[in-house]
Amino acid sequence: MLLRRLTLALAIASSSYAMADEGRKSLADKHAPAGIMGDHLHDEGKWMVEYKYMVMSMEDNRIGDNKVSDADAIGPPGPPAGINVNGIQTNAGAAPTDMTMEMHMMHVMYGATENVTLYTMLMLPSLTMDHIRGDMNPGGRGTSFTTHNSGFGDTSMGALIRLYSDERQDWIANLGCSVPTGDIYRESTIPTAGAVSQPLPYPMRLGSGTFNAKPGLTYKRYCDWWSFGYQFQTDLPIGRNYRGYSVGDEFRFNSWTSVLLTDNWAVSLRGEHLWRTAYEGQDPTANNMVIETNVESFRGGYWYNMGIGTQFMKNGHYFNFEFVPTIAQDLDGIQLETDYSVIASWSKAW
Ligand SMILES: [Cu+2]
Repeated sequence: MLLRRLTLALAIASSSYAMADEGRKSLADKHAPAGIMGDHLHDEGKWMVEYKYMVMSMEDNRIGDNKVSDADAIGPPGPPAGINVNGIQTNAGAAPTDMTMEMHMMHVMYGATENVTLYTMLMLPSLTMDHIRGDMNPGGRGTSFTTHNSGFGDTSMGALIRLYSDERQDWIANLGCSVPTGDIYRESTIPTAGAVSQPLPYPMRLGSGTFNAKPGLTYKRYCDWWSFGYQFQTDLPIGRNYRGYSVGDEFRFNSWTSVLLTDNWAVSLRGEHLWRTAYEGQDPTANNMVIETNVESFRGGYWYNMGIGTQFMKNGHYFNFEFVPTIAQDLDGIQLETDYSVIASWSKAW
């Protein structure tokens, strides 16, 4: 005990600067902005729980980077029904007009060793999509309907590995994966006004149906009153699911800067490049002709998102909030455009 105190006193006396730096990573910018995961580690034996909420708003369709009206999306009345995009006839049954994607996330982190933090995240998506009907539909052309789906999504888990750290920087590898706990097949009679039961199209499904590899790499650097970071993160489905398809590969490159207003309050600015590839394979029940959200090649594209955020600490509680408008997007085929997301989280570590 005496020896330990003596060593501690010596350490403080000999390197008060290093001690001060140790504290630098515990200020309001200790976590990256709310839209980022896997950016920090916890000390051995320490736990963190987090509840995160995200809502994404998508309204109006785009072909490539050109906006199209709802009327253009279902095409002129009469045969050939719907519209032809990239040689594919679609939206004869209906066209989506807007979508709200909500996600409730329960996140737990545990410092297994000084250099390895384990994590898991449960997802509860709640998806709502509005549509207008096209020609090939017993409900009547131009009428509208709404579909909804919610429940468990896929579950993420993995290990964050410290590659290198000093008082002012961290290199962290994310060896993550997701498990297909989200349902990918539900039917609804709403689109046909009760006439026929149809499976919900791809973006209304709760999971990918596959095991996904989610490797990533993060770099963070802390300066006196500000910090910055970079992250490359992927989401890569392995093989095909039981419906015979796989969702697209996803690649995200983020960079962000946080500025400390006080030790407990920071503001952040983030830029995100997001690439998604087309789906592979095909669910045999997904009919291209009926609606664009059934078309496997109309799922990919490029998005540039900007995150304006703030981070706040009080009595050991950590709050993280971000408003994320989509600044630019180039979509494969015809798809709903993304307008903005809002992400908010509460976490506590002990
Ligand atoms: Cu954490």
